[in-house]
Amino acid sequence: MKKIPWQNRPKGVKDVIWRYSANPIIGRYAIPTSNSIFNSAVVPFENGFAGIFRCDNKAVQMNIHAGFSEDGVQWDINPEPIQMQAGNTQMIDSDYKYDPRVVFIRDRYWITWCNGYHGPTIGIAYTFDFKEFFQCENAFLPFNRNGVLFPEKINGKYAMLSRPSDNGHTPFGDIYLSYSPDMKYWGEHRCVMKAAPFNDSAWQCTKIGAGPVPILTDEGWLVFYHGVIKTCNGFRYSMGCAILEENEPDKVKFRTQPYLLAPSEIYEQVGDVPNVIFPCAALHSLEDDRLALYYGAADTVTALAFGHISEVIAFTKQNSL
Ligand code: BMA
Repeated sequence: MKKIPWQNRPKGVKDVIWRYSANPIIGRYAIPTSNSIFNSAVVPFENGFAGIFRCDNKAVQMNIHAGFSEDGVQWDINPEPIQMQAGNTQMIDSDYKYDPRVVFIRDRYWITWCNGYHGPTIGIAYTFDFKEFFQCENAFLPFNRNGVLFPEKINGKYAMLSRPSDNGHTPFGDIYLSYSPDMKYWGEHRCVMKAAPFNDSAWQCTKIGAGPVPILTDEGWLVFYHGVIKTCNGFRYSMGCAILEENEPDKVKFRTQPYLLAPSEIYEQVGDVPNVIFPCAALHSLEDDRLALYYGAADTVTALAFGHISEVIAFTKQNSL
């Protein structure tokens, strides 16, 4: 079993999720051309880890770059963006790429991201080695964001969470589930969960979107997600957790009423977009009962947080909406 990044809960901290003491782990200028590196995804690869990083350049063009790491904390990010080759289609147009997720399914790594095709929609690509990448058909019509694949087929089909949106800074957003027999044609769209009523849980009352690839536990699928409240100074993004039925993941068993992590450190509150915690990946070890969550902070840098899977499950059940 691969060792995921880890740091014990600091003394005196009672929170279910705690931050890495040396955050942020990736600074905004980590490659020569970058303005910011955030909302990025990682996965175990060979003897270490590989990642797909959202790097906005100094013209503020959004793109995704591959990176490698031995320990999951120190990252070597390719200064050149990923060049896509044709996968299951010749139509691989892309005005921009952002907010990637990555998951290993059967024989290859699949990447999803927000792809610019007449507005935001969900792009899909696969790779075997993080050197060559093959872009497939977009999953959906524009507009959509936050496409997150399940790590295995469900009832014989690929499954993806996503969040239909608009072409701008969407003032709404609920999480949907879609299925595909082949990673090309997507359908059987089901609503999974909606933004919460203001009076019940205001941190997630404006919009919500799936974050890291779901983790299968004895209780069902553990899904970390971001929740947004619109304030007089703009959106504030925090993180919560839901548990979905294993065989019917459009059914929500539990969902946190309080957030698990909200912007409170300086690198989360100050940056190009203040007050944003945006999780896109979670390394986990069921055996060690450990989680390492990767999140973008203030649309500027990348940070790491930790938790025990059993405690997250217990907290989600005990504090469910
Ligand atoms: C969302 C996306 C994210 C970003 C967030 C906060 O709509 O654009 O990439 O982190 O807004 O600005």
